[in-house]
Amino acid sequence: MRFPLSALQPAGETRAGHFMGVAAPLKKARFVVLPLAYERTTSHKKGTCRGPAALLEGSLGVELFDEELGRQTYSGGIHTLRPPRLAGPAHRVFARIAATVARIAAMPDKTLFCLGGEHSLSHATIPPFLRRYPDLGVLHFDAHADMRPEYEGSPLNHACAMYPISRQCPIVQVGIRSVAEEEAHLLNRGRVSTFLWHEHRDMRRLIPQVLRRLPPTVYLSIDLDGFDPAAMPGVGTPQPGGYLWHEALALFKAVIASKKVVGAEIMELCPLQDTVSSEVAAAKLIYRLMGYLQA
Ligand SMILES: [Mn+2]
Repeated sequence: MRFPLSALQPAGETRAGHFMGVAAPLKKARFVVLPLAYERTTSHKKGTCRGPAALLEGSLGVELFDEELGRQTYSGGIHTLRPPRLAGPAHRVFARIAATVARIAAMPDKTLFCLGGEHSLSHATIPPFLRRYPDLGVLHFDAHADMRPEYEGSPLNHACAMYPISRQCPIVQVGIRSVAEEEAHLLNRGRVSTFLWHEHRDMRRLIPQVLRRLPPTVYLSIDLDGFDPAAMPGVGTPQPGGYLWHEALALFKAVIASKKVVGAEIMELCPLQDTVSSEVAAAKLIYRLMGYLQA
């Protein structure tokens, strides 16, 4: 259906393990994908460690021609990195990931997409962007507030993904419909803007409010459980409600159109048995975001 890719594919390269089956050299790539099969602290259904491989496989089920944008987004070049070693103590793993992220964040012509894995990876993925862009803000799309200072004895738990970031830069939370009592007092305080899903179900009204709260430079932290489970069933900690596919895409499109989006992460994909719908949807989401960035 979508080959040959000879212009971008070095001879002998196999398609498997490359996002969209495209293996452009790093130098020529507009988009860089970093798979991070890291899972230590998930609470409910295990399996986010299989997320990145499933997403790369699922991306082979997405057409290279984007029917909405009418373009072959991959022609800008997509490079999938080999991840750093993910075994060993968490702080060492996170330091290795942060070093890899910093290397790509320093390349101004590229946009990095990190694939989780559990959301605690944000402790490693966002700080390098904060150092490079001091005016950075984070759009946090998630069912969960993730604002606990620590959980089950660790500040590196996936339930704490956004707490340290929220102390360092503005963060705008969208899709939130699961909040613990101990984090409720941290929402809509200081640099945290939280749009609870039940109060902001109308995406058309929500978008201008989100844009007003975000600074000009933005990092997208997308937990796939922010979507309605009808659109994205394959997550480890699902919550009822949430935004449908077209609603979430409208938000990301508006943010990319009016802000400088410098990086993104797509977290918490937890592949299910007997269906590939979530990994294909996650791959299509990323490819569409790449298309919006290129448009
Ligand atoms: Mn979540």
